[in-house]
Amino acid sequence: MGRLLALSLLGIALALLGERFLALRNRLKASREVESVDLPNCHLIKGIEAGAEDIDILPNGLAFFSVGLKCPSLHSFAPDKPGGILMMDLNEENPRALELRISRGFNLALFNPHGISTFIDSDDTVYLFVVNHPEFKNTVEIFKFEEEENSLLHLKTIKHELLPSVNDIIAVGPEHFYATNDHYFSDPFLKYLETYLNLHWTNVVYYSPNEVKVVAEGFDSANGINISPDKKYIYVADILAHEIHVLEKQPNMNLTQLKVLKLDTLVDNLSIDPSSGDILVGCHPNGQKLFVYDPKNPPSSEVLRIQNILSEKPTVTTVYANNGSVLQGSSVASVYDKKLLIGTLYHRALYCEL
Ligand SMILES: *[C@@H]1O[C@H](CO)[C@@H](O)[C@H](O)[C@H]1NC(C)=O
Ligand SMILES: *[C@@H]1O[C@H](CO)[C@@H](O)[C@H](O)[C@H]1NC(C)=O
Ligand SMILES: *[C@@H]1O[C@H](CO)[C@@H](O)[C@H](O)[C@H]1NC(C)=O
Ligand SMILES: [Ca+2]
Ligand SMILES: [Ca+2]
Repeated sequence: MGRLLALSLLGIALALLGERFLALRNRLKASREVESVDLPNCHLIKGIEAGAEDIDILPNGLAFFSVGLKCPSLHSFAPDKPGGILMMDLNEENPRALELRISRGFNLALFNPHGISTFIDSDDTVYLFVVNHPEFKNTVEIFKFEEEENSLLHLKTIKHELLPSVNDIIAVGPEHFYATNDHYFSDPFLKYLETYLNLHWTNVVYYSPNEVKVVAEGFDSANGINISPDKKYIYVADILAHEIHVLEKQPNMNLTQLKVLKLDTLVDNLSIDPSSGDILVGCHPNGQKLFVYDPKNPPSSEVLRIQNILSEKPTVTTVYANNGSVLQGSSVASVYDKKLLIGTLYHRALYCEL
């Protein structure tokens, strides 16, 4: 509770100064506009009208989407509908998104899915990990994917005091994952204050049935997380610091920081191009427009590709950018076999042939 008292005192002192407000505008990149970068062969995906916060694609081309995320601080186009998990087979000529059935015994009415990650076990069982915010609480749900039945069998709900505000996860075993906490607190007011004050208290936690520990900390707002194809490195997006951190995985699952890549945009989800190891980043060029929704001046979208992140000079390319006329608030981009999927926080999803 020492931190709580310190925070209250700090809050009172600093709220009197306007300096943090200007800093926050800068962290949100509130004045940035995008130059559009179009891709020739794109269409909006049918059935996704209210966000596809996360996308994960299996090596066989089956893509999972988490849809219908609701946060108290975010606009929603579907306030009354619970979230769900959609699947799309990218091997099909005209792939369509289908909703997966979820086994009984799981509280679907409160399903509020956020980040997702898949793990394929040595016996080929596919596990889907889903960050869930039932009634704005924080859990990680583990499902087994049953492909023949197009369904998800719920196996386990994980709650832990070190997982107070989970944003994204990367599964590294059947019940093992790294998770980012995008806030230190779970209380909405304290969350707001901690972000406003730029405390850098957010972290990455390793979870396993035997051990749960903080493995990296000091992020402004840790967000997307992913792993390199050789499983040696963990990438973490710090959304409000406009950075991607490269961390090296140790045998005891601790992470050591290797490098930080600075970008000019709010980096949300990270995905890996399995063919090249490139990182694809769903970005918010202007965070202010994202949090204060104005249909006449909607949030824009931006997808970056980062090549050779471990090298001295990684190459950063803008793959797609749009002022919101087509796609608003891109949060993730994923590729499979020259097909690109772009998901958004609360808008639609785009399918492009590269
Ligand atoms: C995208 O970001 C959301 C939350 O901001 C996260 O839950 C999800 O896992 C991310 N997607 C990927 C591919 O990492
Ligand atoms: C690494 O992990 C060990 C045990 O798992 C823990 O005791 C230690 O504090 C960690 N070190 C760092 C630097 O996080
Ligand atoms: C976005 O760009 C399109 C043309 O590319 C333009 O017609 C439209 O007015 C722009 N919208 C905003 C909100 O700037
Ligand atoms: Ca994810
Ligand atoms: Ca995210």
